[in-house]
Amino acid sequence: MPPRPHRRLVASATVIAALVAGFAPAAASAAPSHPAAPATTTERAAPAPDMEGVVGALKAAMAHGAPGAMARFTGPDGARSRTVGVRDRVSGAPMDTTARFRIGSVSKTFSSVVLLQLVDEGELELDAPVNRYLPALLPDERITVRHLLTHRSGLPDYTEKMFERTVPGFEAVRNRVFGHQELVDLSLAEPRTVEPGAAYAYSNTNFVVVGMLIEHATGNPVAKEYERRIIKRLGLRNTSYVHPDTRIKGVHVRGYLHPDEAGAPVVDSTEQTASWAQSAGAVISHPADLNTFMTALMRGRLLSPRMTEAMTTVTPTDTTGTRFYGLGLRRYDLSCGTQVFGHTGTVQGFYTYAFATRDGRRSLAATANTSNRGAANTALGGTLEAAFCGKKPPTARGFATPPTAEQDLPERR
Ligand code: REY
Repeated sequence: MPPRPHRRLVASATVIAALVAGFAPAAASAAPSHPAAPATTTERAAPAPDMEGVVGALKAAMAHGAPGAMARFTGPDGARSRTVGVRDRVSGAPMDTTARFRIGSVSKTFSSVVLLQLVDEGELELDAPVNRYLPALLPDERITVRHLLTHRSGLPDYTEKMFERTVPGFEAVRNRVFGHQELVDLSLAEPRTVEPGAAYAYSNTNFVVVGMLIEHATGNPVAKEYERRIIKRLGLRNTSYVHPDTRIKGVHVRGYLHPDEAGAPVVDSTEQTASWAQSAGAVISHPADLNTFMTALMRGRLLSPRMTEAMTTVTPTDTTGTRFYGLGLRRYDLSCGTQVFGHTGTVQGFYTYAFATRDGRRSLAATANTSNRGAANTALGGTLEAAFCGKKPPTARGFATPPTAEQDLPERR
């Protein structure tokens, strides 16, 4: 079966590449893998976050249909939070940085950390075939653990068909409880996208299989492993994996899903099992916990230097020269030359960005309570440029739009 062209790669990539071409990325914040290492030149000269710019990006997300949005930045001068709009359209409760929400695929970084700890412990090998651990699970003996973590397995993303029609697709699964095998079977019913290792093709299936590997290697449900290896270790009191419980406990943001039909009212999508996503996207968290998680990860508190290095070793995901993927971790190269590592997330009703600089000195968590509205996601991505690059000099105004988030639009992440 010939590989499908990957529909999430966008035509506008060339335009974006042209836009960024004017920027010579500064000596990268390529980075030390432990906290004791000295800051790079880029980091010593780190610009103050442009919090007005952050608010501008949050407001732009609202202008594109999000009822509310928020961001929390941490840096050498402490934490700064900004909120706009509401976290609940019915009660009118304002957006609140202590509120919890669904982080979608930022969960993939959690899963990756657990898996890489198991590699550190000698339970799994990155370059071993998945079928060594899960015999006959995959139809191709060449697919390795690393292929899953880098989205290079060629296993199709079952969510494409599942959510072809957004609201009916969501309603059909919002109360369902899937087994891992069921999700893998949905994927294997579709043609494979690429030869193992040949190219990047983002797929939730990869991280469902990562969850299966974690459960196989530990004998425990992924929930327990997230809990003991990350959540407890870092004291993340507002982070949980409650699958298949449909509720978000405590103070939380309500999520609003845009139907495909223009002008149709949004659907409150807060409660769902998120069983379709599981270890690919079902974690619940909040801004400060996401800041702590990404910072700790970059500072080497969760993984050995060897595994941190493996996780942050990236290949491009598109032709812009600004977007990369490591192991369950994205790298975005911003217009000022700063590199940030983290993940994006989309789950019905919620868009999330959680990123940190490679030395863990600065981090940003941003969320908007809507989805299926690419323009809102793109706008939310503007918080990264504002937070990490600071105020743009007047001459750079023409480039104030992040050369980034365009690709988040079709990519949905
Ligand atoms: C699934 C569709 C998004 C969301 C997805 N999320 O794969 C994973 C991720 C966990 O990478 C839905 N879009 C939306 C549609 C489009 O239904 N027809 O925007 O909420 O974060």
